[in-house]
Amino acid sequence: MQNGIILKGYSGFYYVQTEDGVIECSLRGKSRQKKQEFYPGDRVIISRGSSGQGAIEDIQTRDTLLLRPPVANVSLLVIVMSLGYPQAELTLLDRLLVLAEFAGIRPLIVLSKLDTANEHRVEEIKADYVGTGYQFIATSTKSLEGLENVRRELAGETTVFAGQSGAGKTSLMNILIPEVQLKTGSLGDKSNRGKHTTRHIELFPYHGGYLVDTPGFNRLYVPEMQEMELQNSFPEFKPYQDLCRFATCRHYKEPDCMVKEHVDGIHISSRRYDNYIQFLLEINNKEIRYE
Ligand SMILES: Nc1nc2c(ncn2[C@@H]2O[C@H](COP(=O)(O)OP(=O)(O)OP(=O)(O)O)[C@@H](O)[C@H]2O)c(=O)[nH]1
Ligand SMILES: [Mg+2]
Ligand SMILES: [Zn+2]
Repeated sequence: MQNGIILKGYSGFYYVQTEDGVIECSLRGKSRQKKQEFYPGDRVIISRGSSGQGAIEDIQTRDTLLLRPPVANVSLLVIVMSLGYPQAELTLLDRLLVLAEFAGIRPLIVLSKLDTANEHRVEEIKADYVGTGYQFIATSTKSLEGLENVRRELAGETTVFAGQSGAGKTSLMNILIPEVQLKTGSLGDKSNRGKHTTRHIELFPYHGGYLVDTPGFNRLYVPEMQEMELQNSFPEFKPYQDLCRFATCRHYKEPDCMVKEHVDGIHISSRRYDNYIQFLLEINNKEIRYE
C-alpha cells in the first residue's frame, strides 16, 4: 500500500503521484462498489499488482472540495481578472469570492494584463473591496510585473486558477511552470471566440504544492447555500452584522440594519452590497436580475 495524490482522471484511469513517480491506477472492487467519486487532488491509498499496475483502494478525508470544476483539497483559489481586454466582470469576481468562502478556500485576486492598463484601474477595482481583507496582486505575463509575489503566495499550496475566459490564467500557469506549456487562446482569432481553450483538469506539481488551470467561464451562479452562509461570505459585513436590530437580519429590507447603514463606499461598497442582494434573491430562487 502506498499514499498518493490523484493528478488527473482520464478514460477510466487515474494518474496518481506517489514517491515512485506517477502510477496509472484503476479502481479496485471496493471503491467501485461504494460508488465513491474520485477527483483530482484526492489523497488516496493505492496497491500495486505484480506487474506494477496500480489500483485505488481507499481515499482520505478531504479538507476542501471545489465543485465546478471538481478538485479536492484546494487551499488557494486564484481568481484572475483582466485589467484590459476582456474587461473584468466584477460580479463574476464576487461570485467566485462567495464560492471560495463557501468552500473554505482562501481567495487571492490576480489582476492580469497590467501592461495594458495603469495603476489607476487597479486602485479603482480594489476600492470596492474595502474591509474584505482580500489580497490583490497586479501582474503581467508580458512585463513580468507582480510575478514574484504570485510565486511566493503559491509555494506549498494546492492552487486553482479560475476566472473569466481569456483573462490569462493559462498564460500565467505557463510562466510559472515553463516545462508544461498549456495551450492559450488567441483573442484575435474569431473562430476561437467563445470557445474555451482549457479543457482538462490536471494538477501540476509546483514548489511543494500543485497548480490547476481551469476553463474560464462567463457565467456562474452562487452555490446552493443558506442565507446565513451567504452573509458570512462577505467579510466586510462582519463588524456590523451582529449589531442589527434583528438577529435574523438579512440586511435587505429590515429596519435598523447596521450593515445597510455602512454601505457608504468607505466601510462597505455599494456595488458589493448590490451583488449581495442579487445573490440573496438568487438563492431564494427569485428571478430578478440586475445585470
Ligand atoms: N497584454 C497581455 N496579454 C495577455 C497577458 N496574459 C495573457 N494575455 C493574452 O490573453 C489571451 C488569453 O490568454 P489565456 O492565458 O489563454 O487566457 P485563459 O484565462 O487561460 O482563457 P480560457 O482558457 O479560455 O479560460 C492570450 O492571447 C494571451 O496572450 C498579459 O499579461 N498581457
Ligand atoms: Mg486557459
Ligand atoms: Zn442587517
